Amino acid sequence: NQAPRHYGVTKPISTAGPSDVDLQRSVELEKFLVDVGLYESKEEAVKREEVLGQIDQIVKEWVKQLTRQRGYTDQMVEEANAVIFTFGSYRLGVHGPGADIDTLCVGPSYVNREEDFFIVLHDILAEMEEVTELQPVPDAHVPVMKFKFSGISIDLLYASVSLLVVPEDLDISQGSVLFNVDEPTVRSLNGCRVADQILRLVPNVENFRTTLRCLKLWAKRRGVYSNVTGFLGGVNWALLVARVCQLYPNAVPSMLVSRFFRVFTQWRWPNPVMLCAIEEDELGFPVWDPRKNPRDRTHHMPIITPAYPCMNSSYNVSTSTLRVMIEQFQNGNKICEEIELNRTNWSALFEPYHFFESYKNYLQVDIIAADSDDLRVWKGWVESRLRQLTLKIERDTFGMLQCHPYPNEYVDTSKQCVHCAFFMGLQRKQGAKVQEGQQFDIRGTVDEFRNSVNMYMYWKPGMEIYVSHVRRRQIPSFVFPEGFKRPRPSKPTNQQKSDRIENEVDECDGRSSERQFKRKKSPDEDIGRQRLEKRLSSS
Ligand code: 3AT
Ligand code: MN
Ligand code: MN
Repeated sequence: NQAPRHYGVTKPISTAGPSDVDLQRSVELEKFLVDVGLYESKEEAVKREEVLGQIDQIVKEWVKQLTRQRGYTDQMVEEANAVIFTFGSYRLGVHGPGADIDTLCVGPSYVNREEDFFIVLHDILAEMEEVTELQPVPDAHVPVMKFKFSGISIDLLYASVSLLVVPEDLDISQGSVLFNVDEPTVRSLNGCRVADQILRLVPNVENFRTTLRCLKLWAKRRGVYSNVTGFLGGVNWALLVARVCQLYPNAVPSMLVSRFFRVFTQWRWPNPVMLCAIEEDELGFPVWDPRKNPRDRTHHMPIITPAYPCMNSSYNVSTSTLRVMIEQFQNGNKICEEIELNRTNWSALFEPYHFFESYKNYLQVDIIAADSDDLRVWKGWVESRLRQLTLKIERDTFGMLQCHPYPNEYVDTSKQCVHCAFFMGLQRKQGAKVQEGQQFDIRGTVDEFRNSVNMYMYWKPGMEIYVSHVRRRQIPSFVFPEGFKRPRPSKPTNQQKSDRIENEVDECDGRSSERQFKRKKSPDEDIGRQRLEKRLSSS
C-alpha cells in the first residue's frame, strides 16, 4: 500500500501548523474534556481489555466445539478458529466511561448466524455468570447480540466468511473477505472496515481523536447527536471530523474544531463528504452513486463511508434536521471566532441548547405502556417513526410549518416508568408570506402517523401513543427535573417585561396563538388528552 500524496480527495486547504496560542488553546480544550468526564479511568480501560480477552476465548471455544460436533477431522478441529475485531467509539479511541464495546466475531464458512450464533453461542453466554441482560436481536438491519459482560456493555455481531479456517491475523480491510457473503454479513463487516479506513485516512490519529471527542460532546449538548431522529451519530461525526483533519493536516485540535465549523457552515450540501474516492463496483454490491440511483439523489447530507461497498451513512437526514444542524454549525462558528479573539472560552461552545425556550409551539408525543419492559420496546419503535412525522408535517403544510424533532426523551418519573414523551418544536417558515388567517391543520397528518405507529408488529395491550399540540407554558413539569421551567430573571418586573415581549411577538404574527393550530381545538384530541390523563392517574 502506497502512502497517498495527500489525504483525501482534494488538496489540503492549509498546511499551516499551530502557533503558540493555538497550542495553548488545545491544552485548554483537552483540560475541558477531561474535566467534564469524557475519559474513562485506567481501571476501566484494563477491565475492557480483560473482557475482550474473555470473549475472544469464548468464541474460539464455541467454533471448536461446533467443528467437533460436525464430524470434521481432528486436524480441522485443531485449526478451527474465530477472531474478534472492535469498531464504533471503542475502536476509534473516543469512547467515554460506560460506553459499549462494539465487537465483531468472524468465523468460518460452516458456522452460521441463524443457529450457531443466535442459538448455540447465545445459550453458552446465557449460562455464564459474567453475562447479564442478554438480548439477541436477530432480525435487525445489522443482526446483533447485546449483553453485559462483567458489567461492560457489548454489542456482538457475527460474520461468517468464505474460509474453512479463519487465520488469527485475518485482514478484514481486504476486499476479498466480502467474497461470497450475504448482505447482512457485508453490513456486519462494514463497521470495522469503515473504522479501520478512517484511522488510516487521517493525517494524525491523536488530533483526530481529541477533535472528535469535542464535536461529539458539542453535538450532544446542542441536541444534534442522534442517528434515529435524523441527526448524526458516532460514525457520521467521525467522518466529518476526519475530512476536516485531511483539509488541515498539520492543525491541532483547537484549530480543527474552529475549522470544522468554518468548513461546514460553508459546505454546499448535498455535495458529498468523502474521505477517499468511491471504489468501483468490485463484487456487485450496491454502492452510493447519485448518477445511477435516483434514490441517492434525494439524500440531503451525504456523508460517504470510505470502505467498499461505500454508502451514505446519513440517509436519515431530512430538510428539517439539516436546517437545524446548519443553524447549530453557524452558532458554533460564531463562538469559535470569539474564542479566537479571546472574547470567550471553550465552555461557551458547549453551552446546552435550550430547546424549551426556543419555540412557542411544540408537539408532544406521549408514549405509554403497561410496564417498563414494554415501554422500552414501544418507545424504541415510536422513536424510530418520529422522522416520518416530521416529514409528513412538512409535506402536508408545503414546508410552511417547520418541525424540529428533539432527540431527548423525557421520562415521567412519577408514573413508575410507564410514561415518557418526545417533543418537537414547531414554527412558521421564516420569511414566508403567510396569508391572512392561515391556519395549519395537521390532524390528518397526525392521524396518519398514529396509524402507522400502531401497526407495530409486537404491539401489546397497554401500548398507547398520544400526540398533542402544547404551548411553551404547557410543557409538563417532568421535563424539568430541576424544577424550573425557564430561567427567571431576578426582578419580577423583568419577568413581566419578557412576558409582554412574547405577547407582542404573537401579535406580530397577526393572529392569536390559539388560532394557529386547528388541532388545538380538535374534539378528538381533547378526548385523547382526557384519556391520557385518566390512564395516567389510574396507574
Ligand atoms: P458510543 O460511544 O457507543 O455511544 P458509537 O459511535 O460506538 O458511540 P454505537 O455503539 O451506537 O455508537 O454504534 C457503533 C457502530 O455501529 C456505528 C455503526 O457502524 C453501527 N451502527 C450503530 N447503530 C446503527 C444502525 N442503526 N444502523 C446501522 N449501523 C449502526
Ligand atoms: Mn459503541
Ligand atoms: Mn453499539
